[in-house]
Amino acid sequence: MNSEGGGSRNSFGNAFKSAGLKWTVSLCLADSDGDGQSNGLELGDPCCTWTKGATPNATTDVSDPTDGSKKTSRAACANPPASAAAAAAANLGLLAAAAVALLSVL
Ligand SMILES: [Ca+2]
Repeated sequence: MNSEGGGSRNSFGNAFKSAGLKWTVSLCLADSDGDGQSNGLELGDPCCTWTKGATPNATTDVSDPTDGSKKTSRAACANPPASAAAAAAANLGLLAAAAVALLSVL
């Protein structure tokens, strides 16, 4: 990664862009670098409860969610949010888009 910013976008950057440049539960639960730790766990939001402007759950022992060789020693969330809810919301969006498409044909 380029320390000046810019450069090619990594997997975390791509996931962040896909999420609309927002910190979402699915982005938090994802493991962009495939090291077995979620992005949220590595960035100090193990239970994916952080919202913009709030103080993160943890500000120490933060690791790089784009580097599989870097891990935090923080314990994973005991009761993480269900990603099913996020998936259901995405499906609902797809259904709505399909309904709109159908209506425009009728
Ligand atoms: Ca990770």
